[in-house]
Amino acid sequence: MPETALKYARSVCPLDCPDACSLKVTLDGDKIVAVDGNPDHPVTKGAICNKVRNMPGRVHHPDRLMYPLRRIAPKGVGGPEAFERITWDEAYEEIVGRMERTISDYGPQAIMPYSFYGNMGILNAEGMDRRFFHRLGATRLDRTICSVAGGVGFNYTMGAGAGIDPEETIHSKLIIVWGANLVSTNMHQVVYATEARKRGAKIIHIDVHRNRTSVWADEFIGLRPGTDSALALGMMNVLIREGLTDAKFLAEHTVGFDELAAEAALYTPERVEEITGVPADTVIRLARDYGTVSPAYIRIGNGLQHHDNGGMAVRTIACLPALTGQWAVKGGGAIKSNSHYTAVNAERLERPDLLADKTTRIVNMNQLGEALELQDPPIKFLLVYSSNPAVVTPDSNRVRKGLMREDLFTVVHDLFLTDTCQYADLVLPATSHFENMDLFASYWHLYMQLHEPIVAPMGECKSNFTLFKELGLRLGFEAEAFDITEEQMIREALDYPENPYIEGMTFEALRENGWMKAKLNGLSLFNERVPTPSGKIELVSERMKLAGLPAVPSYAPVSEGEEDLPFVLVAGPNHNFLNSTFANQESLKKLEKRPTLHMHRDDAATLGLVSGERVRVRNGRGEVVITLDAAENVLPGVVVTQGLWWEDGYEGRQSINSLTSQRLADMGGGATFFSSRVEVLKAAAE
Ligand SMILES: Nc1nc2c(c(=O)[nH]1)N[C@H]1C(S)=C(S)[C@@H](COP(=O)(O)OP(=O)(O)OC[C@H]3O[C@@H](n4cnc5c(=O)[nH]c(N)nc54)[C@H](O)[C@@H]3O)O[C@H]1N2
Ligand SMILES: Nc1nc2c(c(=O)[nH]1)N[C@H]1C(S)=C(S)[C@@H](COP(=O)(O)OP(=O)(O)OC[C@H]3O[C@@H](n4cnc5c(=O)[nH]c(N)nc54)[C@H](O)[C@@H]3O)O[C@H]1N2
Ligand code: SF4
Ligand SMILES: [Mo]
Repeated sequence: MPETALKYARSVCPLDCPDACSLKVTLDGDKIVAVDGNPDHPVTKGAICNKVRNMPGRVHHPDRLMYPLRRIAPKGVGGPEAFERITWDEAYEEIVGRMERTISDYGPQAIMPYSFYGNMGILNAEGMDRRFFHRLGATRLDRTICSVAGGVGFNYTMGAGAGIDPEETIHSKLIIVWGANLVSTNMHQVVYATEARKRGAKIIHIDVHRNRTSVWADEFIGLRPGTDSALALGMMNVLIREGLTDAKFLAEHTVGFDELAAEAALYTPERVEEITGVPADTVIRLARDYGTVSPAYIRIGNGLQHHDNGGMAVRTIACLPALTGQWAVKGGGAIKSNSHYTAVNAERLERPDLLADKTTRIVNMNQLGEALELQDPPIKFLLVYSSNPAVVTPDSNRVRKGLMREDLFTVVHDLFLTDTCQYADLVLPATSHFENMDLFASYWHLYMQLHEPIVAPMGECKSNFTLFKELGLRLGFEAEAFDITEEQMIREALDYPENPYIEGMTFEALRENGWMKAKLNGLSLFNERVPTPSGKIELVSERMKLAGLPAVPSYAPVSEGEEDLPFVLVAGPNHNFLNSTFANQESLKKLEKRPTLHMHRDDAATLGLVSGERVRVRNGRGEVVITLDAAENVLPGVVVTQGLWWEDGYEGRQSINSLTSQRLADMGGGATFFSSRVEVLKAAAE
């Protein structure tokens, strides 16, 4: 192919990943032939992960949906044979007709959206769809599946989802990676930390699983799942006892040190060892490192907060940099999320005013299974987009049972026939982000990026924006809110004087530069008023007391109520998929080989199990057949598996979330994916 036939275009990675990489896309006509990193981006600097290098194979995949489909086989049957092709007109007529009938028979709350961040673009993830469901008065979905428990916990301490600028972390001398699998989930933090290491930094990984990130780090500290707040309190115990706290910073910027110190006094290294499994002398050494090496930076992940006590774990860890004054040191402090800095005008984007005086109920997305059993009114119409709930949502057997209801009308809008489509009455083809205009923020770095379409919509695909706009117009909704362009909506979202960090970020400026950085200059959270009610970092929190939570950091064990089951199961994401996205792409499945269960070799010996054999992992909710790997990369009593494989990845066709619970975390209604218990048994011969 002559080089001259190729064109290059700038794009943004749309996936739910902190890095939000800038991409350089190679086009041959309207075909995307290569996706690389864009070397000009100040943070992502031309490096991208292998998953997204495989994007051409995803956008031009032979299985990609190209036109609307209507079910002709019984519910529960998947695959293209289960559907017939229809036109968009037919699809819209059916949707609008069903919605109108549902509303007249049961009221608008019998309709419910189910979505998450399959595409992080602001317009497509939380723009026109929000307007549409507000205007309908549908049941509202609380989008709690990812990071809310830790988000709320961090907020109690710091007042906002805002940490330090990650570009400063090259100056760090001690980097603690806490409950984050960075090598797989935040590769540019790894780049910065590796640069810091060249300049003398030490990297410590605190996790329940010795994984790729532990191998890259200088030290691995393994602990029992859900015991992080006890470890953090143990560090505080040592810091306070040994005089390693920063009295001046504490006096100027915090409230509640004495109450916190009283609680921390209870967490001696010996007691912490009993709770966490981390040897007392390691707790002491970790605290001394943290109290003496500066700048010290903590990258807080989402893994540790997918527990019953996940909110408190993050709330507690977020207090550590205040004890040592590290928030005030360049390259010190912490990041859980930085979304606060690039927040757009949600009121104008999502238009909650369109609800008018309609009363609505809220359903927690982690409890979809339960919601599909609701009675008053029942959910009769479910519209799924940018999510794959049959795979990603906890207690999936209960979810699937709900989706099987003959009286439930389910529409799925996606790029592929996902497992959720096995239960869809109608399937609608979605564009990829390459085909759309959108605005992207990162929840880690501080750049906003504008995306302009680089190819035309493929087949008959429509974006979320277009789908909800056209549905709104067919239902006769206000032109002012629905008959607008993407560009108009971006302008509305950016019009937000309340966020000084994005001052000057206009559509024109973004279009010209491609990206712009939120301005922290002089506005850093820790120089002036901290955005908590007291204006200080809250080591003691009145808000928590009002919410019925302990006002100071404390430790409570995860509670499953299935204590007779011997193992805690930690089933997190893997390296080559993005949640369940890419788990239908052969090239990436091959790299992951198969789902694997990691168990301590002593536990395996006790059970008479050996590496490489198939085992049944079960509890009262489900049973998954999986291949065992017995080694020493988890503590006894813990089993770990990675990857949200579709059901065909498992011998028994039950995917991993058939084992997880709908129980909610201590804060924000967060998910507790990693607090479930299981037993592990020999599988019958094949
Ligand atoms: N390659 C890849 N990248 C991704 C994703 C993906 O699926 N694949 N998903 C994206 C999304 S949506 C998210 S939310 C992020 C998630 O990425 P991370 O924030 O890194 O979170 P997880 O990978 O879920 O879990 C991180 C680590 O927490 C550990 N862990 C589990 N329980 C505990 C505990 O109690 N204490 C401690 N200390 N550690 C514990 C797990 O073993 C795991 O190594 O990654 C994003 N990036
Ligand atoms: N056991 C276990 N379960 C988990 C987790 C875990 O660690 N362990 N992690 C949880 C977390 S942190 C998260 S964030 C969730 C993620 O859950 P989901 O957000 O459901 O994530 P994906 O599996 O990536 O599914 C996204 C879907 O959106 C589709 N999509 C992409 N772009 C578009 C678009 O523009 N329009 C439409 N209509 N569709 C689009 C994709 O093809 C894909 O099918 O999973 C959660 N589930
Ligand atoms: S998935 Fe993450 S690391 Fe990979 S290209 Fe996208 S933003 Fe970058
Ligand atoms: Mo997530």
